[in-house]
Amino acid sequence: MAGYSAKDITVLEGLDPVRKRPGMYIGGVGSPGLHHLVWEVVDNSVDEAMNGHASQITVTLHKDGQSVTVSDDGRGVPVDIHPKHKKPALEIIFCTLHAGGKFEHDNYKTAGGLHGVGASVVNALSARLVATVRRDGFEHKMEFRAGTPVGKLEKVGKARGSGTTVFFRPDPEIFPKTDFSAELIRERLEIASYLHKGLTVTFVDETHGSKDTFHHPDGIAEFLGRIVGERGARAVHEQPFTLFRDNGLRLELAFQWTESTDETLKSYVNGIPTGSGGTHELGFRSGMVKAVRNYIETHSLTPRGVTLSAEDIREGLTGVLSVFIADPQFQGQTKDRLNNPEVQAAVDGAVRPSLEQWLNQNRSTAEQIVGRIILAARAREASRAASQAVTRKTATGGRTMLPGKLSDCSASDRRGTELFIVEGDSAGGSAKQGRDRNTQAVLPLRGKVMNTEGMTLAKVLENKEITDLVTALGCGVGQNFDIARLRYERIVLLADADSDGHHITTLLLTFFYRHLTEVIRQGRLFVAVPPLYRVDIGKETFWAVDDADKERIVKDKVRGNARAEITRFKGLGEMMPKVLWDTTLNPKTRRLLKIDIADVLATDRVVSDLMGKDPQARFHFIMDRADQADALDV
Ligand code: 0RA
Repeated sequence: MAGYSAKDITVLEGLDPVRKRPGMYIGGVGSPGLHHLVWEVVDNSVDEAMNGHASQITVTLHKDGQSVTVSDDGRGVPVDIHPKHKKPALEIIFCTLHAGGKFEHDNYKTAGGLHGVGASVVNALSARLVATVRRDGFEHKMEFRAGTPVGKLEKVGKARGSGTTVFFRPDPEIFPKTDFSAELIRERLEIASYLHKGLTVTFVDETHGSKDTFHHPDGIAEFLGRIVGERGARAVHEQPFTLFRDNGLRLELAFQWTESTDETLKSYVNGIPTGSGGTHELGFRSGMVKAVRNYIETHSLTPRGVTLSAEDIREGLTGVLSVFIADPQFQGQTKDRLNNPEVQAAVDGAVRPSLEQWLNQNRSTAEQIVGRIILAARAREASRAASQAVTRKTATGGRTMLPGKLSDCSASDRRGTELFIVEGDSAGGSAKQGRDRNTQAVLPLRGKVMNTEGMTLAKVLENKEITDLVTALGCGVGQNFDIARLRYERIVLLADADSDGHHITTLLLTFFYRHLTEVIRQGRLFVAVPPLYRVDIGKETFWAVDDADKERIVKDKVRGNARAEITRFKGLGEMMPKVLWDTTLNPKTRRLLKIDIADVLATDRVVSDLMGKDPQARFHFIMDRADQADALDV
C-alpha cells in the first residue's frame, strides 16, 4: 500500500455503505428516495448543460415504469485510464464514493458544487445500470449490477459527436416499490427547464406513449407569468422585478404584485422545491419589505391614518425564488425547509438594494405597487372594524350589529347550526318560514352577487351584500380572518336549480375560494340541491333535481296506466315553505354537496377562466370546450 495517502483511501471507498444505509445518501427508500435517483442522474446532465457543454437532455421513462434513461449531448464522461488507479475514469466515477475531488478539473465545475456522489450512489442502488459514452469518435459502454461492473468498459463502435447516456433500473432489493411516477418526473423536468433558462429537456414517457419538450428562454420570469396566469390573478404592474446573481451564492428571483389577496412564493434550493419559512425565503421577505418601506419613506408616500404592516406589503405578491448553494441543510418534518443561516443575510443583502434601485428607476410602476399596498392596509383596517363590531355585540349579548336582513337561528350553541345563503328576497322568505328556527339561519342576498374574481379585498368589501355576508359569518376576512369565530357549523349556498342559480353559486364559490379559503378547507361550505321538478304519480309525490332524475322517476314509478304529472319549479321563491323544508332544508331528507378544496383547486383554472376579466382566457376556455364537443361527436 506504499504511496497511498489517506485522501486516496476515501477516494477508493467502495459502494457497500450505500447499499447498507441507502437512507444516508438518498433520504429513504420510499417514493421520494426512488425518484431521487432520477434527479441525481438528471442533475449531472444539467450541470454539463449549465457549464455550456450540452444543449439537449432527454429523459425516458421506459414501458415497464421501473427503469429510466437519461441522455445528454455533453462532452461525455471521460473514459481514459486513470494513471494511478489504472482504471477508466468512468468506472471510478460510477463505482467509488466521493470520487468527485479527484476528477475536479478546472473545466468541470458543477452548478455550485452540488454533487459528485450522485452517479455512484445511483449505480449502487440499481439492479442494473448501463453507461454509454460517445467521445473521440467512438461509443463506449460499461454495464453494472448493484454497482459492480459486469465486464470491462468496451468500445462498441464508431460514433459521431459526444454525449453520455445512463440507463438504470432501481434495485427491488433496496426499494419496496420501484414504480416511477411519470407525473412527478414530468413536473420536475418542466421546473428544471424554468430554473435553468436555455436548457432543453425532452421527456419521453413510454408508459403513456407521450413526449414533451420543455424549453424556456426567459426562465423564472416565464415561470412567474405562468403562475400568475394560472391563478387568474390580475397583475398590479406589467413588468415583474427580476434579479440574477452569481457571486458566491447563485440566486434567481422574479416577482410581481397581483390583485389576489394572498402571497404566493415558490422557492427552490438547487432545483428542489422547498417549503415555506426557509432561510432563503426569510431573506427575500425581509429584503423586499425593507426596500419597499425605504422607498415609501424617502418619497413621503406614507398614508395618513394607517400604518403599513409587513403583511400589507406582502399581500398579493407572487414570486419564484431559486438559489443554488454548496451545502444545503434542511429541517422540518418533511425536510424541505432550508436551514443555512448564511443564506438569509445573503439573499436579503442581494434583494434590498437592487429592488430599491429598481423602484426608483421605475417610478410609475412603483406608484402602482405602493397604491396596492396602501389599499391592502385600508382593507385590513376596514375588515378589522367590521369584525370588531360583531365581537362587541356578541359580548353584550345583543345582536344589533348583525345585518338587518339576517334571520338568525336561536340556538346558543354553534354545534349543528347552519347558515343558508339564499338568492333573492322571495326565496329568502320561503326559506325563513320553512326552516328549523332553532338551528337554521337565513341570509337573503339581493340581486346578482358581484364577480369578485381578480379583485382586491378592499374593492370586494365596498359591496354591501358581501360585507353583510362577512358580518353574518363573524369570522372576519383577509388578515383578520379567524375560523374560530365562524358563527355557524355549516354554511350552505342555496340557489335555484337553473343556470342563473348555478352562476350565482359559482360567484359565491369564487368569493369563498379567494377570500375565505379556510372555510372550504375545513369542510364547512356546502351547496344545497333543491329540486327542479315535482313529479306526481297517483297519490305519491317525488322530487327530481334534474332531467335525468325526472326521467328515472317516471320510468321506475309509473305503473299500469297511471299518469305522471310533472311540475317544473320556476324558482325557490314559488315553492311552499313546507316543500322547501321537505326537499332541501330538512337534514334528514335533503342532499348537501360538500365543497372540497381539492375540487375547488382542480376547478381553479376553470373558475378563473370563466370569471376573470381576461377575454383571452375566456376564449381559451370556450375553445377547450369546443374541442371536447368535437371529440364526442366522432
Ligand atoms: C467528469 C469530467 C468531465 C465530464 C463529466 C464528468 C461528465 C459527467 C456527466 C454525467 C452526465 N453527463 C455528463 N457529462 C460529462 C469533463 C471531461 C472533459 O474534460 O472532456
